[in-house]
Amino acid sequence: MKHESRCIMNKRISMLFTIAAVAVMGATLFGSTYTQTQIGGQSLDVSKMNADVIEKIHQMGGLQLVMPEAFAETDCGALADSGRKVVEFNLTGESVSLPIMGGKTFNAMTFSGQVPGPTLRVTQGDVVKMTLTIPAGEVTGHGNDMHASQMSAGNFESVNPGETSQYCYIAEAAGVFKYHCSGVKLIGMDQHVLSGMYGLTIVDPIDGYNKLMVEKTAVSNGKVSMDRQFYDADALEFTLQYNQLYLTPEGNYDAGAMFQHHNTATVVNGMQFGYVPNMLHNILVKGDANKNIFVAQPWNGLEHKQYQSQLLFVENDQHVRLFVENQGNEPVFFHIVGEILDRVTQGNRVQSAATETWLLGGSQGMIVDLVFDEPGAYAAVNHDYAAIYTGAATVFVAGDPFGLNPRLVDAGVIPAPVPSYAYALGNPSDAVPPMGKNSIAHPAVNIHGLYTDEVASEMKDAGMIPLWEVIPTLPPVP
Ligand SMILES: [Cu+2]
Repeated sequence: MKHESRCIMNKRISMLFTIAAVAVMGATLFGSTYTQTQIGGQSLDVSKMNADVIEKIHQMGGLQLVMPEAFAETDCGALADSGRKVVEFNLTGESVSLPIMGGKTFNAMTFSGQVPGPTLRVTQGDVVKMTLTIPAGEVTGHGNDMHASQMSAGNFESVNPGETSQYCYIAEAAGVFKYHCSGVKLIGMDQHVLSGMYGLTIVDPIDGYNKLMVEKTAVSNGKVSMDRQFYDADALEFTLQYNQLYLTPEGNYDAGAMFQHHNTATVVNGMQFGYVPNMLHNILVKGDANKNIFVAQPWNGLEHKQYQSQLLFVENDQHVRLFVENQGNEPVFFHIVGEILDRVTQGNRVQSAATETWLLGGSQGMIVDLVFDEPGAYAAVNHDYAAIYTGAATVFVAGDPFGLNPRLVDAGVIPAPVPSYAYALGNPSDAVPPMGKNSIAHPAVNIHGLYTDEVASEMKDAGMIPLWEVIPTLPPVP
């Protein structure tokens, strides 16, 4: 018995080493972890253990299959009757071609035809019912590992083309959580995630968000003292997801570049410089489509349709909440030029307040609450200079810094002066999360994002503004 067990283990180890030797990074990582577990098991004196236990493990196909028993309920039928709200989250895994900066395309892998995948928003304690469908013509299987869950990795097993898979879990912890493709039994996970198969789950705290305190000072009777400002919990919300692309010149995934952390592009919500001014903003501010108001305007032109860059518009003195996730494998030093991060929350616990920059490691998220105090343009960056110059610069415009209100009113674009340009142009759809219990509705939403044309067309049908078709025109700047 003892001898036979070792033989089986050795056979499995050598098989795993063979797999590891031929597979890409994802599989190598998994292979080595699993193998170490097996080697650890070998050093045990099996003769002193209950033989039935060993036999049972063998009958069940190995240690991995014992794991589900240690995790929470994942049976959708049982959870449907648990008295909790069930939120359905339906995804498809599709390989498509999408544009990159410079006029080329790359071979993207997506959840539901967009990068990042759709944002799921639930309340703490809800049941998430995740259904992943892989169309019959898809070139590879895909899985979905949702970090908001706490269950056996066996549930993230890949789904074959032409098949559908489902699991359920309770979103027990509040915060922002990555979800990502797990590859085909972990093989190619790096390729699938870094080619676009990632997204965000927002789990709102069951008791809602807290009001925000902003540190200010005031002068009174010739004395400077604290003048703390408080804002209601309701906020205008955005999502910002950071990642990298590792591509060959032909637009294929470059594993060699990834191993060296030698990225081709830094992306925010899938695109390099996706939130910078475009020709429309040039016209509004300068009266000339060709007079750029920002140093880099790479997605500048109506022919870019849903890919044309858009700006993020907020009001002054408004509570803004950012859901930020580092989807990549390089650090993000999150900073907003010209602003202080008034509050940083992770895991529903305040980590910092009145801070300049906050560091996110890979697969780490946070909620940033802040108020843009003065009218102006503010760049949110990954304060790694290599990242800034390869795409991680996102422009917020607060209030009416360009004095456009009178001209927009005169031209009939808006009936009366507005507290932000979002009322005239909308905010980009890919940065706007679904509404939660403390969300302020965006005045309007325009279609912007790394979407297939089919996805963009569905958004148009749903009432979002296609800015490449509906262009507000203004008389020339006097
Ligand atoms: Cu995949």
